[in-house]
Formats: sequence, structure tokens, C-alpha cells
Amino acid sequence: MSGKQYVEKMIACIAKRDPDQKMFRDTVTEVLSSIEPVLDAHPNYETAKILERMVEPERVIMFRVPWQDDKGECHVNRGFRVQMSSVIGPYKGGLRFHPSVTLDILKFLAFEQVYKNALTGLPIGGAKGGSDFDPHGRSDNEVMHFCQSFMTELYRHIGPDVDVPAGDIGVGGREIGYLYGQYKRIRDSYDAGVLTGKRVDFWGSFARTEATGYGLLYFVKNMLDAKGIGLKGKTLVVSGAGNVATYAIEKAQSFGAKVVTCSDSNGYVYDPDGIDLAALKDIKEVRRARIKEYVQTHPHAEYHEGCKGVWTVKCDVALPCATQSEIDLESAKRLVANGVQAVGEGANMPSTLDAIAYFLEHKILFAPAKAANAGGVAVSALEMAQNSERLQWTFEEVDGRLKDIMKRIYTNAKKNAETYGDPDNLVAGANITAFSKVAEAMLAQGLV
Ligand code: NDP
Ligand code: 2IT
Repeated sequence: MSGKQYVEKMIACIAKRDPDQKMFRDTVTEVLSSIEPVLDAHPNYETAKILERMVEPERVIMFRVPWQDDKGECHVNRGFRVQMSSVIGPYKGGLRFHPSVTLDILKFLAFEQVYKNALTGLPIGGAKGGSDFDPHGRSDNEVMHFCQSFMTELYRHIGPDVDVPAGDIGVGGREIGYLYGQYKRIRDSYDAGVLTGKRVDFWGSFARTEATGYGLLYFVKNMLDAKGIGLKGKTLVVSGAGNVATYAIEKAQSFGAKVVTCSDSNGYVYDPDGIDLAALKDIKEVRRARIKEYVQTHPHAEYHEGCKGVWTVKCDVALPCATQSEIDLESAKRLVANGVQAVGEGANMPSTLDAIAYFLEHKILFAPAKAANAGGVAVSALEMAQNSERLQWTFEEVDGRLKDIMKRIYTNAKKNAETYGDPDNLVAGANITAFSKVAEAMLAQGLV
């Protein structure tokens, strides 16, 4: 059968088997529909049932997480770890704590992670995990108790050479610290490489905090430079106000761009003078407050309720850095009508499938998530390497390697985009690069 038929068969099969897993189906559709020419060139992939194997996680772990709040009330959340692929290295990927977490969301994120991690060129497989626990409004003590209970189950499924979790939405340095402390206590062993995103004083990597946002800007700069368009003087719209957004804003500003927005799940801030990053960090990282407080100290800025409105702000470059599906077709149309030149995805799958198609149709330079936001997990892999050699590299060394990795990811995606058709379609270019690498490694390892 043709590559197209094989892909259609797989998507129909997923829809039948897990009809409620729409996000997983969408991400599989995005990847598989762009690798049809590779399937046509390799009929042996169908014989070896490569796609059937790739869409099935190697293992899914689901567990109960009981914990007690500060008032003594008991709660029970659901914990997950989806170990999608270990073909290229130990399972690797973040943990997300957010009330919207379901098996569907984590399967989609774990699937993306396999191909993203392959793009980094480093020895890491793919996984994702987390819980429907909502950390908003919880005290440090409550978050610690939750993390300890979560790790009391998760510890038996992870290890420096087995599965190495890290942060994602709702999981940052504080949570990784609590998770690591509990792991170490249970194992009675200093396995620093079991988690990445640790504080630097207990063997985290310099530049891991900044890596995803900085990496996004390095990727976008490579993409724009190739077209002779610089970032200096450009107006950027960024969504989110968490780890990825904050450090994307920081690097964009250092490149001379003006970032006029940031957002959280309640609304967005528009500052025509450019976002004051020190104020944003104080609100989000120090006080863990809502971004609407920004206008109290910056009265010339505007706060608008509702986060979707951020895409109505006129800009040259849009960087979605909050969450999945935040740019739908309507928002994509609005961005294009307002003259956007490029979109760089900091979040995972922030654009819906029809939004991506609209951007590509309208020749908008588009940096797809699994390539553009791979800097975070790449530096996680560098953290694993540092932990293995029991050494710590300088910020400059890690940042320099990150820059090289992002350049290589861009160059490989561009080369495959050119080889397989549309030279500006980095979605296809990235998917083909990653898929080919994973597929060949699977074949070489036998029926796994
Ligand atoms: P954070 O928790 O640090 O920040 C998330 C931000 O997005 C917050 O401002 C949050 O607002 C907002 N947000 C979260 N969920 C929603 C929602 N459902 N609707 C609207 N806004 C929302 O997470 P990160 O910055 O780490 O992650 C952001 C994105 O980047 C995610 O898609 C993540 O998977 C991806 N990513 C993260 C990497 C990392 O290294 N951290 C690496 C690669 C990708 P609020 O506070 O109101 O919830
Ligand atoms: O989506 C992602 O790449 C992450 N959340 C980072 C994963 C990691 O292991 O650093």
C-alpha cells in the first residue's frame, strides 16, 4: 500500500481504538501525514509494522496520589507516566501538574517527545508524565506533600539509565527539588541523574532554566537569518508567563526585539513600551501571583481578560509559549491579516492542525514545536551528561552547546524540507528527520 494509505489506516485505527484521545490523534496525524514520502521510499517499514509500534507506548503507568492539605483535608489525584520509546536512550521528558492532565494529553506529549528528543542528536528516548493536581494557590508545604506522595509511587519506574523526568507546566525548580529529595530518601543513593532541572547547587545544569526560551529564539533567529530578516527592531507577541515565555522574552530582548505581550490563563498584558522583564519575574517567579498585577506598577500598560485575545495584537513574530491548541484557525487568520511574518512554537502543539495548514499556505515562516522548543530537553540531556561525569560545566559552555544544537536542528530540518518538496516546510523537514532516525534505530534493534 502507498505511504498515504498506510498513514490513513493508522489514523483510522487510532480513532477506533481510542476514540476519546483527540490530542493524541492530532499529534500522530501531524507527524505521520508529513512522512508519507519516506514511507513510499521504504516499503519495508510497513512490513515491519513500524507505525503500529510507534503509536503504542512501550509502557503506561497510572497510579493514585493521596495527599493532605494544610487544613488536614485529604485529596486523591491521578498520577501518570507514559514511557513511549526507549529506542534511542532512557525514557526522557517532563512532568506536568495541571487540572487538564489526562492520559490523552500525556500520550500526545510523550509521542511528540520521542521525535523532539531524536532531533537533539543526544541519547534520549521519549516519555511524559504528570498529574491532574492543580498547584495554583497551594502552599509550599502542600506542594511538597503532593510531590512526596507522587514520587513514593513513581520512584520504582525511573532511574538515571531508565527514565529521567524533568519539569513542564506546573513543575519547576521547586517541585523538582521536592521530588528529588523524596527519591533520594527512598533509594538511599545519590542518583543525581534521575531528574533534570535540578537547582545548580545539587547538580542541576547551568542554563537549564533558560534553555527552552533561549533555544526557541536561537531557532527562530536561524530561520529568519536564512531569509535575511533580523529580529532587531521587530515587534513580538509572546503568550504565557511561565518558564518558556520568560526566557524567550529575555533572549528576544537581548536580540533587540520589542516584546509587547505576555499572558496567563486569565488574561494578557499589552505593554506598548515592551514588557518589563524584571517586573514579570518578580510577579511570576518570586510572588507566584497573577500577571494582571503588572498594570499596578505599569499604568501605561493594558490588561485584558481572556488569554486568546493576545493573538489580536499586531506583531511581526508570534511566539506561543503557554499551552496546546492556543492558536486556532481563527487566531491564525487574525495573525496573518495583521501581517505576522513568522511563528515560533515554544509550547507543545500550541497551533491546531488547521492553524498550521493556514500558516504554511500563507507562506508564514513557521518553526514547529518539536524542533523549536527542543532546547529544554537538549540541555536536560547535557545535565545527564554532567551528572554522569560528576562535573558541572559553566553557563557559557552549556549555552554555547545549546546554540550549536539549535542550529543543527534547524539545518537538518531545512535540508529534509528541501529534499522532500517544500523548502520552507519545516514541519515536514523536522518530522522526516526525526522519524527516519527513530525508525532506522527500531529496525536495527529487531522486533521491539
Ligand atoms: P509554566 O507552568 O512555567 O508556565 C505555563 C504558562 O502557560 C503560565 O503562564 C500558565 O498560566 C499558562 N497556561 C498553562 N496552561 C494554560 C491553559 N490551559 N490556558 C492558558 N494558559 C495556560 O510552564 P512552561 O513554561 O514550562 O511550559 C509552557 C509550554 O512549553 C508547555 O506547552 C510545555 O509543554 C512547553 N515546554 C516546556 C519546556 C520546559 O522546559 N519547561 C520544554 C519544551 C516545551 P497560569 O499560571 O494561569 O496557569
Ligand atoms: O516538553 C519538553 O520538552 C519538556 N517539558 C522538557 C523535558 C525535559 O526532559 O527536559
